[in-house]
Amino acid sequence: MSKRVDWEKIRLYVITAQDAHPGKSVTDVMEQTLIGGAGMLQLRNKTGSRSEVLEQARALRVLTRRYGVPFIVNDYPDIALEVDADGVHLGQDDMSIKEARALLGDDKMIGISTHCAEHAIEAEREGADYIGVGPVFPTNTKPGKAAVTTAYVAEAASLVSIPFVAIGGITTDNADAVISAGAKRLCAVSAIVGSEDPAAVCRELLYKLTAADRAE
Ligand code: 3NM
Repeated sequence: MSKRVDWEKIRLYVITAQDAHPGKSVTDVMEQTLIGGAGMLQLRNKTGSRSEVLEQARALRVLTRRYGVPFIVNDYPDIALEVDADGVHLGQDDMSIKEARALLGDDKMIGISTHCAEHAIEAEREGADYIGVGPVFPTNTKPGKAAVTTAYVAEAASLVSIPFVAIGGITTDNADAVISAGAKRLCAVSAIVGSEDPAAVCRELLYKLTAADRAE
């Protein structure tokens, strides 16, 4: 898979949360998102030990292979390599794209969170495979970050030619505004994995994306 991912199939990118459903494993919740049509998954675990992250990464690698979707690891290029994930996701304060590329080689994807036009342009220039564009709305999942609003989504749509995913506070209630601003791909945590029915939320978001395609 890796660099040969079919971005046409990736409309909804879902990121893990660690405690969204007490009593349910991260893998079980993420399987629900795949049943609902998620096209790419990311393991994001900011609190666990390395061995916990590794264990979750192994389980999610098995799951995503079963569903044939790309799997990205946040923050840990070494774990991405160890479990043969499809790539890593970096933040602006993490290692550079160049450093990550040196570690991972050309076959893996590198994604990076961007929060303004300068970040987006730099990411593309440095060889990112995709960017996150956000947080579009305020979100408790990444507290303390100012919302960039749908204005940055529209800007990203005209600025970069690599794929971008809009992220941050996106729900079934506000997704239409994000799509209207130019997002072809959405990414979410709490609205999906915090829901009682993650598969249904995925289907609804995907329906909105494909309805917008048809209206074009
Ligand atoms: N990255 P939710 S916003 C993980 O803007 C993350 O880079 C963001 O979670 C960015 O869907 C965000 O619960 C949180 O708002 C997304």
